[in-house]
Amino acid sequence: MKGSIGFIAVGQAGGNIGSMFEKKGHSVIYFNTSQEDLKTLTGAKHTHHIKGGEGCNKDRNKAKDLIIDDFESILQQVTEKLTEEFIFVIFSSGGGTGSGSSPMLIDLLIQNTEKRVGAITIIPSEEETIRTYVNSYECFQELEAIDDLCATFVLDNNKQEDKLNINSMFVSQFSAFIGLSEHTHVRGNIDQAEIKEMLSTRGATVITKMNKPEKSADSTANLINSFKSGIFAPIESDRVVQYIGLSYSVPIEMEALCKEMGDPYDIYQGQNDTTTICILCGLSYPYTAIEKMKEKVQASQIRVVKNIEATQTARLQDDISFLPPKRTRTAPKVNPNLEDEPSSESAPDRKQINKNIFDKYKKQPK
Ligand SMILES: Nc1nc2c(ncn2[C@@H]2O[C@H](COP(=O)(O)OP(=O)(O)OP(=O)(O)O)[C@@H](O)[C@H]2O)c(=O)[nH]1
Ligand SMILES: [Mg+2]
Repeated sequence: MKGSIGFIAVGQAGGNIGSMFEKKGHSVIYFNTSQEDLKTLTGAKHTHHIKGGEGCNKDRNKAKDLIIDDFESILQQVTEKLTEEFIFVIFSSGGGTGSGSSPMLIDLLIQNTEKRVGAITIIPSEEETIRTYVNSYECFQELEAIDDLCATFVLDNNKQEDKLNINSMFVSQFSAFIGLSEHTHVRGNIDQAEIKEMLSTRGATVITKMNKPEKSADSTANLINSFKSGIFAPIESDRVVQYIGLSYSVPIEMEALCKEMGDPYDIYQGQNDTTTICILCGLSYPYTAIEKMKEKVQASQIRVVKNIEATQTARLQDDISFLPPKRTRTAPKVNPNLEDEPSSESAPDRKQINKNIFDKYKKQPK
């Protein structure tokens, strides 16, 4: 199966996870608007800097514009370097580059190639900023509207303190899942066709992997709990599930599992000497977690707007005649509009000033 799955890693988080898949022998292309982010990928074979990009500082629209301008070249890279049947696009939903460009890129790849395309994405933790939640919400709005999207794996940064742990646990679980067909067992195994069917299934997909315990008591309850404590966004309580894949090292009561997770359209089962691996496919997207982010955004909306207005409104307009004359400016101006009277018309210029400053600090010496 390994030879059937290639990856496109977009943005920083995508790159971090993609490089772990590349180390496991998969083909990976890394796209980023930031040269600096790409340089962190030591040993990467195929990197592509999106033309004109300097990083997107969490601005999804900026990322979209850049992808549109560079799409011919992106498509050429994908068709030349990824010959696999499946492509999984990896990206965080809360940043700019990966979040902004990936849903559109997935849609474009579905339209422009014969490949089956899925998504691996990440939701931000509760400690992150309002901007990340806005980005994440918009990203899921776009993802759920894509026709013919295959499986979506949604990792949750609330589940582990160290994001890099989430990355390595996911790569290990995904690899164990697609490796199931190589693991033949006299009592039955999950084959390639079944794995492909699960990877092709639209909706959220989660995996859990547990080493064979010394005692098999409570194995079903432990399996169910492992989904709850795992690295994926919480499973919806609507019991929507299309397929269950189960490779078991200890007996699992399927009836109890279905009672908790829902009744699937089909179950693929196999036996395993060392590990229990269970996959749930065709789940609802993690709408409860996504709604929670929306509520946080709405709760802080008034404060955010007030803060922005506070810095854009001139409040010090009294004439205090005893102050010394205004100093003449010697440093070069960032923008000629800097001395404009503050007014609502000048707001876009102020944005431009801020952007220039952000860019100045972002451009690290090469
Ligand atoms: N699990 C995990 N989350 C990550 C990782 N790196 C960043 N994140 C999360 O991803 C979000 C930020 O997105 P990035 O991937 O850094 O952003 P980007 O796509 O590079 O976009 P810009 O830098 O904004 O242009 C935040 O929610 C971070 O917590 C990672 O390696 N693993
Ligand atoms: Mg980045």
